[in-house]
Amino acid sequence: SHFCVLTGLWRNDVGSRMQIDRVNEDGSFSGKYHTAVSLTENSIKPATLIGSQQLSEGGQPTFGFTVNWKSFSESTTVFTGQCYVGENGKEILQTMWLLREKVDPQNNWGATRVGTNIFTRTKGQNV
Ligand code: B9F
Repeated sequence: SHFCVLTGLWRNDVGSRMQIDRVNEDGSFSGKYHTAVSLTENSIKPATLIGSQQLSEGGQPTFGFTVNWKSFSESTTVFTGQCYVGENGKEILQTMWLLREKVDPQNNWGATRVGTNIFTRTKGQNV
């Protein structure tokens, strides 16, 4: 089946772990994000994520979610992407993200980082 629901445990190409608890009837979902990388010495703690995925298409849906890094600072990351199901039946999440750092107005020009992440399902421990 090419149907993909985001519920479950995921790991990305930098080793971050994501746990999506359940996807509601309207496609909204929540979960936890445990980043494996940080640009500060602050101890890493799991952060809350809130998102929405398309459900009506019957497969390979697009989605988006927001991670609130309040355990680090007042910074925020948004991810958007699509779930693909490969020939082997394995799901892969192709995503791009924007990370907004809280800065004073004169530093607005450099406040947003951008990147990509690829997630695959893991059977590992919860986030
Ligand atoms: O490093 C970020 C951070 C926020 C405030 C101080 C440090 C938090 C972790 C972000 C993790 C990103 C990567 N992890 C991942 O799986 S989210 C996108 C990447 N994918 C430094 C100072 C202000 C902002 C960054 Fe900060």
